[in-house]
Amino acid sequence: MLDTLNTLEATALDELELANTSQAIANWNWKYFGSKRSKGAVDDAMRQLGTLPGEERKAFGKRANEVKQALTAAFVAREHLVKQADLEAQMSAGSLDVTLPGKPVSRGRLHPSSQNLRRISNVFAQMGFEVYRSPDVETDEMNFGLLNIAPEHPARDMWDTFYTNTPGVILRTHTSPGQIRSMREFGHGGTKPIRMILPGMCYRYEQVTARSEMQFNQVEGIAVGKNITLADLKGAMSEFARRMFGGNGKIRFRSSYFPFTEPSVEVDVFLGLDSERNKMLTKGTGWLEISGAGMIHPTVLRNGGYDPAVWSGFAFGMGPERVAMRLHGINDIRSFWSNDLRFLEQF
Ligand code: FA5
Repeated sequence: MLDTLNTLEATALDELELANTSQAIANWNWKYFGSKRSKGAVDDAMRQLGTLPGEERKAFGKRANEVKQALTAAFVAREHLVKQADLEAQMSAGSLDVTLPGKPVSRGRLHPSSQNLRRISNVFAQMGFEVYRSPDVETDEMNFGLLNIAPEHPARDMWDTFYTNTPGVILRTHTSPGQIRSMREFGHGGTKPIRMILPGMCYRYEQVTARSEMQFNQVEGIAVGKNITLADLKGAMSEFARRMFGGNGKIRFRSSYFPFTEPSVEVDVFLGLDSERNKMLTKGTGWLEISGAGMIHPTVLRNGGYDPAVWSGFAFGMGPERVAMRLHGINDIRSFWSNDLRFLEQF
């Protein structure tokens, strides 16, 4: 009878030796030790114990226990070995070659329009202008009324306006309401001079072309003091052009009209007519308008808290995207907001 146990042990150990995967090991365990629901080969062998006569039974029981212990120990050792091998196989399949060069990470950067605004702000900061921001959402009163543009004034046609659902609240059409805000906030009741620029977005419900967008930046400039004249305005704009465009930055002043300045001018920068692009952008004149400007109207000075008999000042409203077009040879203002990486990555 002991032969049965010996054979069982030898066969089981041989089969265990061949089990190389977790699944094969589990199958082996099931075959020899069974599961909750079924008996395994070892239990089957043990069951024979009851059929044996007394003297054989003792020896059989002892040997059967030895076989059971030997197989259990062999199973634990083999299971450990196979799990280890599985783990190593998994690790080498998913391994990393740390000597490979990494994938390049593209660096974020400021939008060209922001870069340009910073450059313009720097130029004016060097000329003693402080930088101030005023809100994009404005009252009709600030955007028009206090700038000497009454509700039915025909000059309102110069600014096609986006209105909001709240009566009297609009998206600013220009940065000029910042003139009133800066005079009131920093003029100390009309007793102190100010020199500020106000960069920010403006919104107009107008036709989009290569030189005009619905949404664009302006840089408002305002200088209030005693004895400020049109010559100071010309000097500031010329100095700006020299610093921004270098020696070849030719600008000109054209007389114009704005209700909030008197006299009023417009400032153009020279592009020339040597390409189809320049002919188109300058409407065949060779000059691209970059700014409106003028001497602050007495009514506006008064609305800002200053006595126009004592104080005077100039203001301008510049289009920084137009400045950047001249600086970098950009053909179309729509490139700024079209989110085309081929354009944006050049800056
Ligand atoms: C004004 O908006 C006046 N507030 C400027 C001003 C300020 C005059 C202070 C006097 C004193 P204008 O609409 O011309 O004016 O715009 C001024 C500049 O903003 C233009 O010269 C141009 O450079 C830029 N600009 C105007 N409209 C657009 C547009 N749709 N897209 C891009 N830039 C524009």
